Amino acid sequence: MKKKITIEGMSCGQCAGRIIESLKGLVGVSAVDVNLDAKFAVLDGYDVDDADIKFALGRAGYKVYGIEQFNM
Ligand SMILES: [Cu+2]
Repeated sequence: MKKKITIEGMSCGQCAGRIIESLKGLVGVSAVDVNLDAKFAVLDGYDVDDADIKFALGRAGYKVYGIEQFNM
Protein backbone atom coordinates (compact mmCIF):
# COMPACT_ATOMS: atom_id res chain seq x y z
CA MET A 1 0.00 0.00 0.00
CA LYS A 2 1.22 3.45 -0.85
CA LYS A 3 -0.12 6.78 0.30
CA LYS A 4 0.57 10.16 -1.20
CA ILE A 5 0.42 12.87 1.45
CA THR A 6 0.14 16.51 0.46
CA ILE A 7 1.76 18.68 3.15
CA GLU A 8 1.59 22.36 3.95
CA GLY A 9 4.63 24.16 5.34
CA MET A 10 7.32 21.89 3.95
CA SER A 11 9.83 24.33 2.51
CA CYS A 12 13.39 23.09 2.88
CA GLY A 13 15.58 20.04 3.30
CA GLN A 14 15.30 20.25 7.07
CA CYS A 15 11.51 20.06 6.83
CA ALA A 16 11.83 17.08 4.52
CA GLY A 17 14.11 15.37 7.04
CA ARG A 18 11.70 16.01 9.91
CA ILE A 19 8.78 14.72 7.89
CA ILE A 20 10.64 11.58 6.88
CA GLU A 21 11.58 10.89 10.51
CA SER A 22 8.01 11.48 11.73
CA LEU A 23 6.49 9.17 9.15
CA LYS A 24 9.09 6.47 9.59
CA GLY A 25 8.22 6.40 13.29
CA LEU A 26 4.71 5.14 12.53
CA VAL A 27 3.86 1.47 12.89
CA GLY A 28 3.60 -0.28 9.53
CA VAL A 29 5.66 2.21 7.52
CA SER A 30 8.45 0.63 5.49
CA ALA A 31 9.65 3.52 3.34
CA VAL A 32 9.13 7.26 2.91
CA ASP A 33 9.96 9.49 -0.02
CA VAL A 34 9.59 13.26 -0.09
CA ASN A 35 9.14 15.54 -3.07
CA LEU A 36 10.05 18.98 -1.76
CA ASP A 37 9.15 20.97 -4.89
CA ALA A 38 5.72 19.44 -5.26
CA LYS A 39 5.11 19.42 -1.46
CA PHE A 40 4.16 15.83 -1.00
CA ALA A 41 5.47 12.68 0.60
CA VAL A 42 4.91 9.11 -0.50
CA LEU A 43 4.72 6.50 2.18
CA ASP A 44 5.04 2.79 1.59
CA GLY A 45 3.75 0.40 4.19
CA TYR A 46 1.00 -1.80 5.52
CA ASP A 47 -2.22 -0.71 7.20
CA VAL A 48 -1.10 2.81 8.11
CA ASP A 49 -3.95 4.93 9.43
CA ASP A 50 -4.61 8.39 7.96
CA ALA A 51 -5.32 9.77 11.44
CA ASP A 52 -1.91 8.59 12.65
CA ILE A 53 -0.22 10.26 9.68
CA LYS A 54 -2.01 13.54 10.38
CA PHE A 55 -1.20 13.34 14.06
CA ALA A 56 2.51 12.62 13.52
CA LEU A 57 2.91 15.43 11.00
CA GLY A 58 0.86 17.83 13.08
CA ARG A 59 3.10 17.17 16.06
CA ALA A 60 6.12 17.91 13.85
CA GLY A 61 4.51 21.23 12.86
CA TYR A 62 3.00 20.45 9.46
CA LYS A 63 -0.51 20.40 8.16
CA VAL A 64 -1.81 17.66 5.91
CA TYR A 65 -3.89 18.81 2.94
CA GLY A 66 -4.80 15.42 1.66
CA ILE A 67 -4.00 11.73 1.69
CA GLU A 68 -4.48 9.62 -1.36
CA GLN A 69 -4.07 5.86 -1.36
CA PHE A 70 -2.91 3.90 -4.33
CA ASN A 71 -1.73 0.38 -5.01
CA MET A 72 1.15 -0.55 -7.24
CU1 LIG B 1 12.17 23.76 6.37
